[in-house]
Amino acid sequence: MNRTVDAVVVGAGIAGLYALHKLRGAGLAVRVFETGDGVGGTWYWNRYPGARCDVQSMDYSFSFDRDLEQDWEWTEKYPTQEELRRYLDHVADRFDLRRDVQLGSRVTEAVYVEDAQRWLVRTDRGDEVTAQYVIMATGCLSASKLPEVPGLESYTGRWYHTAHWPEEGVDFTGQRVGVIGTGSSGVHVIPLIAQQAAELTVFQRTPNFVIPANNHPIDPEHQRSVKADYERFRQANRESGFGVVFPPATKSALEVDAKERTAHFDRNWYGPDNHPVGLVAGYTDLMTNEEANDTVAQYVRDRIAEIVEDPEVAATLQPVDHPLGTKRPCVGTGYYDTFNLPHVSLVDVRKTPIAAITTSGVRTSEREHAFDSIVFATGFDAMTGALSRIDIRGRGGLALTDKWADGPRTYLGVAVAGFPNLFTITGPGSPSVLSNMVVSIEQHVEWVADVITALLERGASTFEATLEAEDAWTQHVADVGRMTLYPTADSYYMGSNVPGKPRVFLPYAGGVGPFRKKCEEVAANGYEGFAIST
Ligand code: N01
Repeated sequence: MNRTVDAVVVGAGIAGLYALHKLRGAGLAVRVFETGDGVGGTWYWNRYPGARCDVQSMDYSFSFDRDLEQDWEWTEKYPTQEELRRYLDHVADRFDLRRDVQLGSRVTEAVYVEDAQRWLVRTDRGDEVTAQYVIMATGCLSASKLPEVPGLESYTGRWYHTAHWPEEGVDFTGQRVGVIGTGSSGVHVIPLIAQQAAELTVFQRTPNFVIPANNHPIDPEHQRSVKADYERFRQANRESGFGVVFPPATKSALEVDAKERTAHFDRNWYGPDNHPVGLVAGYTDLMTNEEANDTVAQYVRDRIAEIVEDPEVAATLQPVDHPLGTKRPCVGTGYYDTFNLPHVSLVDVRKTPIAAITTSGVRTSEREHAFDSIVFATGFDAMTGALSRIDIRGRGGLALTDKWADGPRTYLGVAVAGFPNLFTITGPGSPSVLSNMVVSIEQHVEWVADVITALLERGASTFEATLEAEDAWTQHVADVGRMTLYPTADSYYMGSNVPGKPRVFLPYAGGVGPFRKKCEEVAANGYEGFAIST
């Protein structure tokens, strides 16, 4: 297809669907390109058994349409992938979005043509589209990665990555299965594979803090009461730190006695409405002071020791090398109990590293494990991976990957100097993965739609972050990060799960509410920090 549109949106997940809706509403001709054969983004691809959101249903949903939020009935505390996919399919149909979404089409290139002041976008299907605006709705956790070990091409069994699960599902009944990775995806999939497999071997590099989901059907009364005043609920999320509301902390964890602390942690471990953010948001200093953090970390280690019967296995599962929350805590169901099953074993790859994938399985420094299937729950090249896999070139042919060789540089996580009229929804330097993504996506998309409306009203042709604003914001993001414990851990927040990736704290830790305020101030001050030309 060769054509001219006002805006190209890359990705048809939560961000892309909403960007299409908003920009269409602003009168723009929009084309969305999506690699998948369906809409939904994260919730289209991550259909492995047990996939579930770790933000509660009533929070993790669009707020832009009163009727939508009233009509949709959530069924559980945490929505399953299947329910979220149905929801996003419903949104696509309800707002007639599909006619502007081209599925099965990966954007490979976006080049800014300076003379024309337009972007030229190409796909792997041979499409060439020019557009005044490009909206990268490519997701923070969408560029999946395999482990950096040789030999996968020689493996003769079946293998799967959690983020590209076969639509028809996989039956592991009677199989010997190896799972590599114990982040959120591994934590979800391991207990369910254990129910089918004859033998399950879990390869763990870094033990994670896994907080019980305590999932349950939504209390209809709770759903009714939230919906009765949904706007107030949404506004509180928008003004909060993480995009979900918890009672504000007033005390240091070190100020209260052990009994009081334990009672708080118990509520956030055993309680029906518990959540990992509730654990860390309970005291003022759990994310800024290592000694304070260790109170909650030790609490979780104690729970692991209670659940896991074999003390050696329990010790291997206990995280000791990073403060709780500095890698995203996982929400699990029956995760630790799974290691009590006789057919489940745990391999600590810090002690016995994986040397290779072989024709029949996985070889560690100690021995070979034969498998019928291997599941890679090895995560993503987070935040920048989906962008760097597209050849994006701004002014003077500068490649975004070159500009970001030492780490991403953005203004407000949404714009990059030298790349006019290109917007990165929940890009690096915005709260993104530290927040309820739907809240952050809505904020960014609405801000971008307001920008474009303002440009149309002014008859302006380009909108571009200044270098000074970008430098100052990038410095601010790093400074705020350094005030927290996040940089102390090796995590995808730091890019350190990808060999060779610069070790830079990627999201903005200043909080969803303060970030929104900053974006509003920038707009109210005539988009300070941006150059606008006609
Ligand atoms: O990915 P991860 P994920 N050898 O990067 C290990 C969201 N999400 O897909 O920690 C051995 O967290 C790696 O080890 P280490 C959510 O935001 C949400 O699980 O790097 N192991 C780690 O254990 C989440 O945080 C939901 O040492 C290797 C694992 O693979 C994010 O996505 C559900 C290895 C990767 O964990 C990412 O989660 C799922 C190697 N060579 C995901 N390479 C919900 O909302 C990597 N690992 C519920």
